[in-house]
Amino acid sequence: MWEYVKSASDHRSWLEHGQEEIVFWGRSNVGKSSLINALAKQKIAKTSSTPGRTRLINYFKTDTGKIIVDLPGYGYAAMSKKSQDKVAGIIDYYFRNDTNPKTVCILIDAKVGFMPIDLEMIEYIQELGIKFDIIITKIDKANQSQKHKVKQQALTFTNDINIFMISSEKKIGLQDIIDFYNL
Ligand SMILES: Nc1nc2c(ncn2[C@@H]2O[C@H](COP(=O)(O)OP(=O)(O)OP(=O)(O)O)[C@@H](O)[C@H]2O)c(=O)[nH]1
Ligand SMILES: [Mg+2]
Repeated sequence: MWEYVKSASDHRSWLEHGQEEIVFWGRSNVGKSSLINALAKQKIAKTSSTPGRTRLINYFKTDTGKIIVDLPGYGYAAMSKKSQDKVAGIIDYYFRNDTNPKTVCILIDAKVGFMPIDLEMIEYIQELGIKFDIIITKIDKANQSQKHKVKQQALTFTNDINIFMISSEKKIGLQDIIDFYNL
């Protein structure tokens, strides 16, 4: 059974475990928490149709003991500047200082595609030297050409990238993620 472990706002409450973390990150509302629930086959992460639901670093443990991290989304314009800066600060500090090895999965909405802020965050992750993969979400809402376009763009960042196409709602592509990361 997957389980919720804890939420952290600063380094004092980070989880220290020393093994690889799989971190889900992306624009607010892209479907990070929904993906965790779909993979877990139970509702352990808070989701909402209102963006900005996740405000803390949330840790989950999978069946195989792997650690999944659900981060607050970026690019939520309606959140106050002060809250946005606070959330960005929490994430930046975590990426720069947390010592657990990590792979960041950047989630991209299949229908919306890569927005300028996504490219900015990918550049930031690359600058920090953190390995990243791309998970294309909500493919149940996108047409063939949208799916093709977003996949092609994902292939342009680096050769060393894994791309997943998923729908948490229609339960598509979930097993690929479980198998690949051994969750
Ligand atoms: N159609 C469709 N809707 C989805 C899918 N996954 C998530 N959603 C919807 O997208 C909305 C946002 O989902 P969340 O999982 O809360 O998004 P999040 O990325 O965690 O958002 P923040 O916590 O605000 O950063 C919810 O209304 C979900 O029902 C999907 O695969 N298909
Ligand atoms: Mg969330």
